[in-house]
Amino acid sequence: MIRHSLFLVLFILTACSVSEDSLEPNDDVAHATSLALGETREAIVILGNDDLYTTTPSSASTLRWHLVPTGREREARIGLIGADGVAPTFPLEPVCSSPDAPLPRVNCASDGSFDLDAVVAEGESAVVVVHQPALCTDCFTPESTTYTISVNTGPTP
Ligand SMILES: [Ca+2]
Repeated sequence: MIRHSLFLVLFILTACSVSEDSLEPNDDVAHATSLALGETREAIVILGNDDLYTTTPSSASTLRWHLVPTGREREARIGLIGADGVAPTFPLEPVCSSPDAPLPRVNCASDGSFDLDAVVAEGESAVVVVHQPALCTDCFTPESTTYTISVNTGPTP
């Protein structure tokens, strides 16, 4: 009986952790959340429900988005939406560029965070996508992870 109660509590806790955050809907370019230079946002990404962020620098810039998945066991990925509005494909394992690869590139840190560097032209906006990969095939609830995302001026290419 105690064991069953424990499972019930765990199930409810797990189910409750998959609620959407206040930034939704932000699933396409038209509804991307604004992310200003120097700003950090905390959010939840859910399997099948990507989160998009748009940044418009005041001049042509190289920007660096920093993504930190903060969920206990979950992961998240970050990618740049192309000028055609199409999101990149995300394999299960993170795609990590070499540090001197041409931009845009994603550098994977040993702590599980990611830096996405990209050039943004004068007067243009850049849109990035945060994605939850399907890491488990037999979970009771959709996978999700909490994360923080920030953007700052990046390194000179
Ligand atoms: Ca979303």
